[in-house]
Amino acid sequence: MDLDCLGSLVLVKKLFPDHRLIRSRLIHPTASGLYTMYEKYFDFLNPQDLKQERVDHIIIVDTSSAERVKEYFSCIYGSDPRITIYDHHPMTCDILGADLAGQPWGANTTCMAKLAMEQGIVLESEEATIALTGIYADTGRLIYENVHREDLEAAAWLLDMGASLRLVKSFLDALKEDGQIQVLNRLLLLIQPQIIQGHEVLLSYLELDENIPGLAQVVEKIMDVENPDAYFAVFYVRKNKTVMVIARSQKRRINLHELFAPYGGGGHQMASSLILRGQDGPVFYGEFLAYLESSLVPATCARDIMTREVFAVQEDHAVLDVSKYMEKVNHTGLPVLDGGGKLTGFVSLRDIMKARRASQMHVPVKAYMSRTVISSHPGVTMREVERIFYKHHIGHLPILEGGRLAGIVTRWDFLEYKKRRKGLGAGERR
Ligand SMILES: [Mn+2]
Repeated sequence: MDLDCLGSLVLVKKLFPDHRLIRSRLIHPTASGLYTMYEKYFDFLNPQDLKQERVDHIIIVDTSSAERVKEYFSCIYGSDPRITIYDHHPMTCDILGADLAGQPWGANTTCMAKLAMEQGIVLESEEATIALTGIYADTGRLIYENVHREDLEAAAWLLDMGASLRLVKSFLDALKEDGQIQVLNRLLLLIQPQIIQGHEVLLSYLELDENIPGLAQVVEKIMDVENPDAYFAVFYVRKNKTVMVIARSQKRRINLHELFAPYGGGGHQMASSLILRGQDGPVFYGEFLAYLESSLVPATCARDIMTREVFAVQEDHAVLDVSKYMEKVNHTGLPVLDGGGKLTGFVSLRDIMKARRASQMHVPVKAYMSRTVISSHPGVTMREVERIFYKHHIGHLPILEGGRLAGIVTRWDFLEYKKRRKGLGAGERR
């Protein structure tokens, strides 16, 4: 049971008042603080309490994997209950005969909150706080790419119901355990930045004497600080020869759900983990690195997104003509070429203004263009393009191939790429 599970459950209790909540043996370390404070709002039965009972209807939240709910099913005999599952994970359900009622929203709590909203249910402020914590936890405080408008609507409704953001924050604040801080400090010394298929990836390998709860939060802290495209943290617990890989990604091209599928891992595109028993840690790590090298989809580079039909002007064109042309093609800057097609400069609106103020609109543009042109090559990754834009405060990056202008990447192209809009042809780009 993690925070999203508890958030879902507190709403299930309101939606199905004739049902009882059953607790799991396993409470996720991130959820234990909230659970300790609000235990009475759940009023849980234990799975063992089911043994004497006839069960008519089972509601499962935040998972649709039989493995994850077997502790409950092993306590149910002799009844043939209906099963309804509310789950937001992109996994196929392996619980036979269940009705699937979830939505692929950022948090499972959102599914339950939307139902509660529709039914006009009123929450106590404590319940709203529990539910909002669940939504914030699973959506990275409403900023992960899994966020849908429904998550925001549910969050807004929970605020109306009196959820306390101060309390939500206090339940989310990570790294409360000493063990977590120690691992954080060790990882910060160990992490290796590496370029794999053009992605800026962090890797670490750490052996532990025993499992430490809350490692995923430590990995997320490092993700926040270092801001890599993805982080793969490999832990090896010597005591039980268990490998744990905790991974986070910020890019759709690094789809962890797909990447971990051959290892039998699940999880989300952007957050996933693996647990493999009976391993040799260092051997696994070596093989895992080789697997990443061969399996990561190459990073997007300038070649993939640049505009190939570049509007350019000749260096002996008059500033006035260049100015008219710039207006016609609706650009704020243009590459300048010599007679042989070689890139020799870049002319911006600002250069044109300068010529205008000096009444020099008739002179060749080469007198006013800037000659130090920042350019790059088709294989430059978007990370590097971003750095070039920021470092040089430029809005256009000409891309050269074999000394000739092959394309241009503008701020617009870059922002569209960041928004992940694909499939626009060069002609539609502006
Ligand atoms: Mn969830």
